[in-house]
Amino acid sequence: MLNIVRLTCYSILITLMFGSLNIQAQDSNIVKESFKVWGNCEMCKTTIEKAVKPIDGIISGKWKMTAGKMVVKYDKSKTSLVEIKKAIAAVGYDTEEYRASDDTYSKLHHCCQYERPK
Ligand SMILES: [Cu+2]
Repeated sequence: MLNIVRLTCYSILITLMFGSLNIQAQDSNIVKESFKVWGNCEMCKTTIEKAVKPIDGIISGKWKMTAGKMVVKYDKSKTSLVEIKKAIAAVGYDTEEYRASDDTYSKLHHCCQYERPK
């Protein structure tokens, strides 16, 4: 009788262990990264953050104005830094790897026309 109880306990324990392993495997796809994005003001912040929001796999995206740093949390099985940076460049903001087109940049509100990196 005691053996059966013990066996049940073990199997519950094993199920729990595998269950948490499964969750960990899923979580390992979630990464947090930060990178430089040029910009000026609150309006830039809104534009930049809005640009990454619709990307499939994005969990959060915050641009820190004073540091000019973008912090993103995303599922790397669904999207990538390349895709995220391209989306930011597409709305007019430069990153170290992807530069916005001059045309898109010139269409930014005048107060948002940050000093571009060389
Ligand atoms: Cu701005």
